[in-house]
Amino acid sequence: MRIRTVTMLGLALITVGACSGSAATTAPASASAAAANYKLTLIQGVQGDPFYVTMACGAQAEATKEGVTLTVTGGNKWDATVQKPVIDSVTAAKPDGVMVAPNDSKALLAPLKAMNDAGIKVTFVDTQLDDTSFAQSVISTDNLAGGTLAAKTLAQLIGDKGSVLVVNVDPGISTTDARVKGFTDEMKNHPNIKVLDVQYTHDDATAATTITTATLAAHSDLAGVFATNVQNAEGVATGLKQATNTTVKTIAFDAGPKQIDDLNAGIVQGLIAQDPYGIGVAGVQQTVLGIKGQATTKTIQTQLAAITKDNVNDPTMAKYLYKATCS
Ligand code: T6T
Repeated sequence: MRIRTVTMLGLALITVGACSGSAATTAPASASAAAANYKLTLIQGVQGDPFYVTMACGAQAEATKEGVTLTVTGGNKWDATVQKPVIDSVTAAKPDGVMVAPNDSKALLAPLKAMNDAGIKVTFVDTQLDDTSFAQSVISTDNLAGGTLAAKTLAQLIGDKGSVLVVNVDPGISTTDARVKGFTDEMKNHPNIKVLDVQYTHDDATAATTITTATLAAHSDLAGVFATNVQNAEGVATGLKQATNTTVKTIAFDAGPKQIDDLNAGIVQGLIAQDPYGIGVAGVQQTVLGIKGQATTKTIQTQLAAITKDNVNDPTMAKYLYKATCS
């Protein structure tokens, strides 16, 4: 793994570079062009989320480059019971390959195994299952490292003391579980910080606002919040905006348009941004390689970056800012 040190928030923070597991490479090979008109489908974790919108932009750009057809679909909320029928209908449509972000690491094993058994090449993009043995490739951010980075940054921002709140989606999601693990493990090195019980929102920003307001009222020593994804970050920021005179500091995963506004407004102090566009590109590349029967890279970790008010307009950060639309 490549790690380079950068300075933000007056702190030494890290950005984590691309690396891979079983088959080492830092630049996944592109499938050769002029493919037959392969049909690919991207099943997003949830529709309308700027993270998955940006992933779809990257996937479409690569699909166009490779001359394959891409369909994008997903459930309208983050829920395995909503995503399962979407998966089943994609299996019935029999595309050549699928890039999928499963909503739950266990509950969606059976339908995705059935998809693979139907002869469809499956690649995990962002989230994954506990069993990835049948996947062409597993492509994601190093979420554990991102959680560690969030904890180090928040600890510094709050003077290494006080209570901190973690606002998370649901238990059983590979990405956000890893972020919380990285965060709570790092906080063990900060004895004067108390990590309150993790709160779950089911990916609902309004729930994140309610939790933030209630926690501010119940814990007068609340010093910081870690919001583990876009919706939680948006909801936490709304709760903090509604509170008067709060000095609570917030670090959040992701970099959607509203999150950037909240960063610029000083409500949120730092964002751990992913590269969803790059995940989409790599997802199409690996899936096409699998369809062609060529070697794929089993594990690919894409880059993340720490974004603050000070570097948000730096051209090197542009690729980490999520899009509301592709154009
Ligand atoms: O943080 C991303 C994604 O990585 C995670 O798996 C689910 O939430 C997001 O889509 C952001 O809302």
